Order: sequence, then structure tokens, then C-alpha cells
Amino acid sequence: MKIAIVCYPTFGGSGVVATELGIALANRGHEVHFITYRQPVRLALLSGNIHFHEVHVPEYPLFHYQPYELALSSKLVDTVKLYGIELLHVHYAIPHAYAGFMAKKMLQEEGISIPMVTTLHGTDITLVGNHPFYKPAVTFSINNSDVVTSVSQSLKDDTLRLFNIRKEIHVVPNFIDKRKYSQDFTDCQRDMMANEDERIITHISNFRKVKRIPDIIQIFYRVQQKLPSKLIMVGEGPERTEAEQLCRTLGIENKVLFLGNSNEIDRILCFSDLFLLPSKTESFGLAALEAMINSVPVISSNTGGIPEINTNGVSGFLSDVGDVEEMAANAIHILEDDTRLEKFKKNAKEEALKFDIANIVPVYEEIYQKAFSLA
Ligand code: GMT
Repeated sequence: MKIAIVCYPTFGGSGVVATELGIALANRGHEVHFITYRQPVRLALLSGNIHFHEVHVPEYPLFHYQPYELALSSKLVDTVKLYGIELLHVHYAIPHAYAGFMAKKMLQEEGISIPMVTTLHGTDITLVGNHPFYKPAVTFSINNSDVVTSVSQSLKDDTLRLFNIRKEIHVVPNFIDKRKYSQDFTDCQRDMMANEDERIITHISNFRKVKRIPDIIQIFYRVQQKLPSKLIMVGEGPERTEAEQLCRTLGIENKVLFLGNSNEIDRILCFSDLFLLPSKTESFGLAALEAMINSVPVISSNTGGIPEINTNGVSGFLSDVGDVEEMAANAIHILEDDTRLEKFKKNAKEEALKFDIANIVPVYEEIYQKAFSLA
């Protein structure tokens, strides 16, 4: 199949999922064309059947906002025609499903019929898409996709609750590639980060408000009072500066490392003992799954799709949003005992293996077939 994948190229989970899916599809013989405004961060190698097409938006002083959707839909039309692309798979409804629909319509004018699959990722529904300024366009784009998928049951429920959706929504969970983790790193270079007696706690995100970054600092503040430990904060975003300030206020700035964005996530998780994800809402929590496959247990909130991956008392613990006392107590419970920590680490990896990409790619292939039959 010749498939165009539209996604955000940044460090966000939706772009990561789209990129890993595209690579896996290419490995199974499909021709995959990524169409976005920059080469996706996880797309290191372009090969014979992986292509990247950059969307350019020329600056024009008349426009207060440059029309990205217009440039994207034009690029989709051109690329479909040039490469004979047979299917569009757009990740994140805004504005990708909208631009995809316009491309479909323009192609129809030229006698070309192409199905569009839309994958909903979370904030396109729960935070941004639900805003009254966007809601009619998002509802329209979802209802006019040939097939709609969502990354968790929780996100499907949210979509049906918040929007007037006539389409069936198929739940296709996010995934990891277990083959990448078949050999454990032995050289984690843990001593670069912490002393031998210290536990390492990690958080990875885009540091937006929804991630409740101050909760992470507060949980760690309580943990380090009981156990020698370090906190590693990976990512960039609007909450970072305030978080650094909070560490100084609490007097723990020497125990917290802010690393910024990183392409070495697995290396960092390799030396981590615990992962924190106390988000206000999270449609899936890919970062938690990536922690688990690296044998890192997860302390999280019990919101959105997180309970679909993190099992309470098995791969970690879940608490109500904002309950930093309970999250800290659970973190200490896991970290204070070597044998218990080992058990949680083992469980975390076992639970993550249920989300192997080998089980998921065929599901997307079936969905593509369904889209062809509906288009
Ligand atoms: O919030 C983020 O981390 C970024 C956002 C995105 O659009 O990339 O992530 C969303 O999609 C991910 C991949 O499906 C999910 O794992 C995240 O849970 C989801 N974020 C939220 O729902 C807040």
C-alpha cells in the first residue's frame, strides 16, 4: 500500500506514535510518505520506502496567522498525485483531519478517490478540540473521516461524550516495539547521574500545565526526605522555569536535573528506578509505557487512559489527581526495598509487553482495508 502519514514532527506522543507506526509499516513492505512541516524527531533514517515531504508555509505580511491547513492540503493533493498514494492516515484531528478532508475533496474534483483514517490522540479532543472555537470543525472532520481510531477506550468515551459523533470509533492502543528491548542495556552509565546509593526518579513530557509539573517536584521533595535520590526531568515546555524555581524554593535544586529534550529516552530510562506521571488528564500516557518497557515502574494519576496501561499494585500505583501525599508514599514503598523494587520492575516490563507493535500494525492494516471499502 502507498500510505501518507500526516503528523506533528515534534517530541509529543502523537508524532512519536505516527512515526513508529510508519516505520513499522515500511518494514512490512508498504510505501510510507510522511507529510509535515519538519522531519519527525524519531525518523532518523529515510529508506527506499520511507519518504518525507516538508510542508512549507510562505510568510506573507498580510496574514496575521499563516494558513498551514491550506499549505498542508495542497501538499497532500500534490503528493497523492505525484506518488500515487492510496490512503491518508492523519494523526491528531487538529488541523490534520480538516486539511485531509479538504485534500480528499480537491482530489475528488480530479476523479481521484482516496480514503482517510483519522487517529485521535487526546488533547485534540479533551483540551484543544473541545474549545467552542474549534468544536464544529473538529466534529465535522471526525464525522467525515472514513475510519476513526482512538488510542484508548477512555479517549473514545470522551470523544462520544464531548462531540456529536456519528462515526464508529475503533480503539487501537499505542504500542512499543519489544524487539528493541530484547537485550537489556548493561552499560547504563548510571553513575553519570547519581551515586550508587541513590534511587533515580524520572519524568518525561512537554512540561505543559496538564502534566502537573509542580506535583512531580512535590512528590520528589517528600521521597528525597526519606531516601537518597535524584530526579531527572526530561523535556521542554512552558512549566519548566517555574519548576526550576520551585526546586530552589524547596532547597532541592542540587538533586534535580533538567535535561531538556532528548533523543536518548531509552538510555535515560535504562538507569531510572521510577517514573512519575501525575497528569490532570492523559488519553494514553505513551511516556509511561516507554518507561515500563524499560523496566521502570510508574506512579501516576488514575485519570483518562492511564489505568489501561498502568496496573495498580503491579506495574506501579495510581492515585487521584493531585494526591501528592499518596503518590509520594507509594513511591517510597516501591523504592525503599530492593526486592520489592525488582519485582515492580519485572512486572512493569511484563505489562508493557502486552502492547507490542507486532500485535498492533496488523490491526491498522485491517483498518486501512476497511477504509478502502468505505471510501
Ligand atoms: O500531551 C502530550 O504529551 C502530547 C500529546 C500529543 O498530542 O502528542 O500526547 C497525547 O497523545 C499521546 C499519544 O497518543 C498520548 O500518549 C498522550 O497521553 C496524549 N496526551 C494527553 O492526552 C494529554
